[in-house]
Amino acid sequence: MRNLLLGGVAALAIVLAGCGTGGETAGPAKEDAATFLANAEKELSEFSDYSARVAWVNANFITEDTDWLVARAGSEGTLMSVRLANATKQYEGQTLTPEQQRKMNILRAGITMPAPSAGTPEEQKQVADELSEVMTRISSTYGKGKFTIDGKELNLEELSAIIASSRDPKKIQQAWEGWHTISVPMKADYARMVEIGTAGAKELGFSDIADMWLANYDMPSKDMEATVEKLWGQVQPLYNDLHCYTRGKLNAKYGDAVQPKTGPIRADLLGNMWAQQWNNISDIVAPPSSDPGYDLNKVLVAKNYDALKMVKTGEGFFTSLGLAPLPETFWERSLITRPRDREVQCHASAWDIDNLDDIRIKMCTEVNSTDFSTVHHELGHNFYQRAYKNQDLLFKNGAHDGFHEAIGDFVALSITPEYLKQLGLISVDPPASADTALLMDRALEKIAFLPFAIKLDKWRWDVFRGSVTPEQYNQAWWDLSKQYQGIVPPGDRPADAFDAGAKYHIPGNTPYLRYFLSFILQFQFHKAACEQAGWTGPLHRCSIYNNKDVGAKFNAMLEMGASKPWPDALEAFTGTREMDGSALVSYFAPLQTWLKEQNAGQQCGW
Ligand code: X8Z
Ligand code: ZN
Repeated sequence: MRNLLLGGVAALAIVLAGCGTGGETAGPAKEDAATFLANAEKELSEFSDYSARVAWVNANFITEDTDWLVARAGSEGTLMSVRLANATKQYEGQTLTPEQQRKMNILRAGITMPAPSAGTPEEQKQVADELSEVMTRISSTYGKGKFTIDGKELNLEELSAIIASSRDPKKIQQAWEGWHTISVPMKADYARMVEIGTAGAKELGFSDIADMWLANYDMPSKDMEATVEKLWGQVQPLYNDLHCYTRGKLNAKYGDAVQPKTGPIRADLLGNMWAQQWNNISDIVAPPSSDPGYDLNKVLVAKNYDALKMVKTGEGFFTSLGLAPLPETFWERSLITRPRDREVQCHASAWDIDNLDDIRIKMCTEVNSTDFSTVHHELGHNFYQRAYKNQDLLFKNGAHDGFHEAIGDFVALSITPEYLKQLGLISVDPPASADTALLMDRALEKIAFLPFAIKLDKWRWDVFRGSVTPEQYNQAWWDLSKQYQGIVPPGDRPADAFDAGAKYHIPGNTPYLRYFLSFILQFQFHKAACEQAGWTGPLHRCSIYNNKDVGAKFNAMLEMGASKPWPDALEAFTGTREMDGSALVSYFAPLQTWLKEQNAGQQCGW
């Protein structure tokens, strides 16, 4: 598995993350740049073959022993990647080819959580071990998280199901508060991880871990942060309209005592544990008099889809674009349903075990429309990995991490009624009067998500920069939740709460900016692809299913991997070199007009 993109403890240990240990100092280089890079790639590749398997076994079978193994591999990986990152200092100021410079940058900035390398080799090992143990413990605590209600121990899927389908605010609150107890024990470990990682980042020449994470976008960190602000500014008005409309509907459903007419929304009423995507309350917010005539959740069940059929169907979309089918080993080695008898890290992920052909997914798939989309999301990672497998090791990655996240989602934007009809899942393509409902469903998935994604990494950047201390972790989390999402917790939070830790990517240590960028980029990809296909209708009705010409151009971008700056990859497929929220805004334009009509006279905002 490639850490950089998938995060998690495995990620930490593994490959591309270049931390700097080893104590090399800038001075005359021992070997020329080409030799250094070739050796580094060989060493990383061999280590990755080992650590990816350790991480896979741990994520599929969480026990004391596999935690021990993954912590050890993590420590070894950190020591190696930090040593290589520090060694790049020898080549500063030398004339390098653009590819060599790129690889040096990847080695230096690509480590998710670096350990410092000062001191003796024993001291270096001690701190790398501590970092890895702390990270493993946090991640494993999340994976095993449970809460007991009425004598029954419930896992995340079961608690999430209550939040998704119950309409009893007390029951919902109980499930929400229950899940948020699992992260309480993580807080001290998290603070220690930040302490060690900050020392590591500084040693590599970054001001903090946030600076290091933001240095992976082919521009200075400050410029990247400004780009994010610009993109958020483009899409924020759309979120405000959706928030206002949704709040009104929740108020009508639950009454003033549960959800007031004005102010923020109660976070647990939005159908999702983290209020990140709101599709599960589409029954509450569905536009009256706009009926698509089908509910994909019910259709998949009625047509006897199971987890395997969902994945096969996802593969079918990619092959319809002209991409080769998944290898036989994918089907033999992937995990696609939750096993009954062991602890598994169920958060969906895609893996590239040998950086060649051994690609897999791990997902506790359920038969519903959300997981149907997630299947496409995960397969997007795998098809990307396979497309760039002939690149040099350090270029076997996305153009940036947001590209990696956007590939499968872009494909899933083509799951239109027309496509479902072609699959035989529905028999009638709904009329234009269904457009508001179709767009609303997409908005609940895509627009609701944007401030959540921004908030998550803003919180982490503040923590990494030291402007939020461990005592302030929870207050800062809810301050940002209110500021960006306009949401509040269902009740007062306990003094020891660590609510950020109840979301996978915090204990898993996966940078989250990638998803915000993905949600912007996937609409740029979709718009460009539909234009290439000659589509002239509304964007949300466009499907590129079966279009080999679009597929060829798409594949050309995928094959580039991380070998070129991301604007080159973006240009290859879309003709533009900038990330731009206007494709997303134009996709939702008809819905925004409708929302504004509905919100007339309301006091929007919070
Ligand atoms: O974590 C994921 C994927 C794996 S990369 C399932 N996603 C984010 C999340 O669940 O929080 C996809 C959308 C956002
Ligand atoms: Zn993903």
